[in-house]
Amino acid sequence: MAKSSYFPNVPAKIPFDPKAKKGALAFKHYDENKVVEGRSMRHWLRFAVCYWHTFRGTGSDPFGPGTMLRPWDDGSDSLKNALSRVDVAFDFISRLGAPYYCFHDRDVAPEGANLAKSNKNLDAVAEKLKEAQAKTGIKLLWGTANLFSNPRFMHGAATSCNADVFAYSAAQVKKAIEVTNELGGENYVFWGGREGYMNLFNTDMKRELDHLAKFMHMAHDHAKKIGFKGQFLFEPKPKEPTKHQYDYDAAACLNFIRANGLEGIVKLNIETNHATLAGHTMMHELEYASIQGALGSIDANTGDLLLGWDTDQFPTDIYLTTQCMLVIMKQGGLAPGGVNFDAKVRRESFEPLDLFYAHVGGMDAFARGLKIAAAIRKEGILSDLVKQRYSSYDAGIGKQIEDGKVGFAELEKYMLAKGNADPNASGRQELIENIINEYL
Ligand code: XLS
Ligand code: NI
Ligand code: NI
Repeated sequence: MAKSSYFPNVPAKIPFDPKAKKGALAFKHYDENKVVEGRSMRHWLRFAVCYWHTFRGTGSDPFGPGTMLRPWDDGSDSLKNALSRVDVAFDFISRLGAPYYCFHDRDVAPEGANLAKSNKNLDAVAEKLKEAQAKTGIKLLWGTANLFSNPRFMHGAATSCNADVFAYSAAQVKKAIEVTNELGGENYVFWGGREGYMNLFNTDMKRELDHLAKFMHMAHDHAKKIGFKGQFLFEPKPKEPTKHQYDYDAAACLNFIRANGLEGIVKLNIETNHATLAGHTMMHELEYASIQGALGSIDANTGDLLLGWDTDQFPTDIYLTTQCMLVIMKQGGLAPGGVNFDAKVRRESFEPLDLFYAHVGGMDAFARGLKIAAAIRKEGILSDLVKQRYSSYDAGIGKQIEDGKVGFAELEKYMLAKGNADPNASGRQELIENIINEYL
C-alpha cells in the first residue's frame, strides 16, 4: 500500500524485528505467523482496533477540551468527514497489521436529524466500510450501538422510564445488528451505557430489569430472523456513567442471563478497567466467565491505580497480559471473540504517531503474555501445583463427594470414625508468585 501522507514516517506494514533498536516502530514479540501451541499468534490474539477511541477520541477530559492533532479530520460531524475518515482508519489498521476493528454506529457515521436520516448516514458509511474491508482484508470483530451519548438516553436506553426511548433504542439496535451482519461482524456487543440508576428513590428496578430482558429477547429474535450468526456479548461495567450499572460484573451479568433465559445466547466481553472498577482483578473476571463457558471476548486496556475512573489506557503490564493469556489459553482461545484495544492515548500524546506507539506496545505486551503463558503451561509447574492442591478429591472420600455418592449422614459417619480431618498443606503462595516471576 502506498505511503499515506498522514503517516509519513510509518512503514506500510510495521515489521516484526526483534533486533530493531529500542523504541523503533517495530514488533519485538508479536510475530503474527509464529506458531504457539499449534496456533499462530495472529489466531490466538485476534487483535482489533476500536474506532471510537482511535479515530474519534479528541483527548478531552472533564477539565478541558480535546488536544489531538488529526490532520485528516475537519472536526465536523459531516458525512463527508466520516467517509474520508474510513480511508485513514483502514490505512492505519493495515500499517499496524491488526486483523480486526470494532465500532459503534455513531462512531462511524453521524447522527442525523431523525432516525431515518441517521440510518441513511450509516448505510452510506457502511458501504464504504465494506469496500475498505474487501480491499484490505481487515474484518469486523464486533459492532455495537451508541445508546448513551444523545441526551434522549439520559435515563438509559432499554431501561429508560420513557417507553419511546425503549422503542428508539430497539430501532437503533435493529439497524446496528443489520449493519454488523452486512459487514460480516463476528460478534455484537451490548455495553449498557446508561442502563443503571443514579437514585433508587425514583427507580422501579424490577420493571427496568424486565424491560432489559425483553429487549435482549427482541434483539435475539431479530438476529435469528436476519440470519446473523455472530455471538452476542454483554460487557460488564459496575459504574460510570451511572452510579450503579446493572451489568455490574461477570457475576451480575451471568445472573441476569440465567434469570432471563438468555443462556447460550449471550456471552461476555470482559474489560480490564471495568474489572478493576468493580473491585476485581481482570484475571478474576476472566476466570469467573470462562469456567461457566461465558468468556467470549476481551476489551484490552488498563486503568490507573491512582485515578478512579475508566481511563482506558493501553495495556503495557506483562504481568497482566500473562494472567489474561493463562485464562484464555486454558479455555482454548477466544474465537469468535478477540482482543479489542478499547484504549486511548492519553491527552498529552496528541500526535498521530502516538496511536502507533500505543497499539504496537499493546500488541507486543499481549504477545509477550502469550509466550510467557505458553512457557508456564509447557512446564506445567503451576498446573501440577494446583492439581496437587486438590488431590484429596481424586480418590477416597473426596471422590465420593465429587461424584455425589455421599450426603451429610455418610460424611458424619466417616468423620466420627476417623476422629479428625487430615492436616492441611501449605498454599505456597509466595513460592508460586516467585515461580511466575521466573518466567517473566
Ligand atoms: C465503555 C465501554 C465501551 C464499550 C462499547 O466504558 O468500554 O467503550 O466497549 O460500547
Ligand atoms: Ni470501558
Ligand atoms: Ni469496552
